[in-house]
Amino acid sequence: MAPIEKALGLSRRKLLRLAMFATGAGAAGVIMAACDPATRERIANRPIRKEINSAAAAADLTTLANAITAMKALPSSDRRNWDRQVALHGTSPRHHSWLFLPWHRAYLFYFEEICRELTGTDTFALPYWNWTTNPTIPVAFTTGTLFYPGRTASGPALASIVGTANINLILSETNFLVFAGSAVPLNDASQNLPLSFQSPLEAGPHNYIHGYVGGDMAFSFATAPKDPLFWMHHNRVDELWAQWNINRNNPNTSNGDWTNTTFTEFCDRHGAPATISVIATVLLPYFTYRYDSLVLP
Ligand SMILES: [Cu+2]
Repeated sequence: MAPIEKALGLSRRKLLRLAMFATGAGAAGVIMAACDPATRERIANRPIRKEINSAAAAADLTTLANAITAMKALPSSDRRNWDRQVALHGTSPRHHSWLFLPWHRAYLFYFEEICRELTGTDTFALPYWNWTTNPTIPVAFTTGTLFYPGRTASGPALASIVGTANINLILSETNFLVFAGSAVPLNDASQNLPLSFQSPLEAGPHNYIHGYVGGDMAFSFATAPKDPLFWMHHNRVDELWAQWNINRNNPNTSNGDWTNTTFTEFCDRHGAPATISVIATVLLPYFTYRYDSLVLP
């Protein structure tokens, strides 16, 4: 097992201490000051997750397509194999609770790492689809490896759900338990939690876009990640969580049932089993990637 602490170059103790500060753009300075020079250098140069439709995202979209092709070519004995990565969302996802955000952040983080490794592109960052500003299927996903058959989207996504007013309303919630979803016990892995446990972000724009794209994105948890657009959609959800923490200065809960929950189903960039705790996912946008939309050094 490769705990995330090791990948970040931190002791468990240091990680917990830093995560307590991980709110607001100011946290970046606190984190930087606590790290050794090599780690600081790595943080300063961490890859930028770009909006799909920006010109800067073109190279990453090419890398993404190459990575998916490479993952599909891996034998099923390799945990990084495309079907096995997709299957994680059918066998062990967390939805309808406060684990929705950290589980999907971890899922995307390891996926991004695998893309870097398989393409030899450490500058790669997963693009995100900002359906608020670009409410139609991104052009890059309508051809080639990133195209996926069976989508049913027609016309733009509804502004009343994904538009700026509703997104601002969602982000203006300061209570973590409302913003992120209802509490569940430590390491809860149940898949049949009440729909009422969902956050407005999950129940609203997140669920809506799954349905809007249609086809396998809408069919089931097991099929949704087969459509490459799934990853870009969830990256927007992750970006909104990062905005809530970093741009809007909202703290996550310090409840141990949330912070200490650990996910053990992922694999690292080399295909080795990996474990990641919820509290470590809080640090990822400060350590391993950043968003082009966020005010953060
Ligand atoms: Cu999901």
